[in-house]
Amino acid sequence: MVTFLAGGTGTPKLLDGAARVFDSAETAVVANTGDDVELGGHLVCPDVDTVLFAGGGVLDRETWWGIDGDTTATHEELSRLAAAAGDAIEGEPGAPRYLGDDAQTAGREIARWRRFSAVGEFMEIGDRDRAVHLTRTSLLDEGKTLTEAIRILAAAFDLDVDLLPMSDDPVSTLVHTEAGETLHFQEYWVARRGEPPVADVEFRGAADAEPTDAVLDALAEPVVVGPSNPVTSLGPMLALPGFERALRETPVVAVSPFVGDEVFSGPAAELMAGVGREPSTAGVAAAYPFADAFVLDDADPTALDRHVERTDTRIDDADDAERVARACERALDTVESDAPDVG
Ligand code: FO1
Ligand code: CA
Repeated sequence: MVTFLAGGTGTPKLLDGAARVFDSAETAVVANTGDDVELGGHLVCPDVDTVLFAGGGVLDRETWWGIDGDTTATHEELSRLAAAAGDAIEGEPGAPRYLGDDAQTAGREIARWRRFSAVGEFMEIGDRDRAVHLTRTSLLDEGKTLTEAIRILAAAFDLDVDLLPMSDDPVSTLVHTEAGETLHFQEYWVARRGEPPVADVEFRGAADAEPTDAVLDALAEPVVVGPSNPVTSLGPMLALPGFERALRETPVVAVSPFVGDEVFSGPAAELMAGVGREPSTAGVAAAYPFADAFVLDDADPTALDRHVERTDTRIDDADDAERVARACERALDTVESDAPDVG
């Protein structure tokens, strides 16, 4: 058995080749839910869905979110109608708006957005993608847990791996900007294009949330932390009570999303600097004290006090992913054979 921790695009790209190295039927994937957002009454779980759609062979691999070839008829009609509806309700239309502290109540409201704005839905939700959000939300309304709802969706997409949301409790990644605003991660990333300077990142709800039993079981197996964003993909998981403790007790290999102080893609550098971490492989190693080994790029000059496997860590296709997955396997083999026998 092996467990991958996934968020954003880093770990999903690695999973493309992991199936050639690790047995998919013996693989669990724990997905970040801090990015989740309720739009127009439906719960969108971007990091869960990227793994769901990739495993189901329908992911849009240009964007690494949404379904390949999806249409957007509903999204466009919602935007047209929202312009009219937005004018008729109070508040300032024109921008997406996180409901903020008034909405910090139980359940999914933690990630709830104003339903109407003159711009309509600020995230593009495809028609088939929306069917997933609608089904997931209906299952939650029927009393299913998020874990159960995702298990049902995973069966519908013929997933080979066991896809687990990190928690059944709501957690919202909020970005505090230097200008003093509090933005939901999706508002920061999609509506504001990751441009506002970041002062801090908060995982609201995490202290009161729990990793599920299925996640704790998965964390008893060797763990691969893929090259996902340490702050917004892994941060919400690590903020859950008991999550880091579980990682300290099992072999863990992490793939750095940096080559020295250069990041392959995404907002990892800005976000790490924002939370006071060095935006580099050394900063990632400091953020992952539980990791026993690291997979680093051949060109990464960083010296670490942990076991290191080297390879070309750029992942552009499944062959690249397989190469990096093999380095993860070698690292796990080494740290597992070094580990004291705890019976
Ligand atoms: N990212 C964008 O940059 N623009 C979008 O319109 C957008 C829509 C969207 C819809 C569903 C979904 O699951 C993801 C979507 N994303 C979009 C990606 C998402 O914002 C982030 O990349 C992830 O949350 C980071 O892991
Ligand atoms: Ca460990």
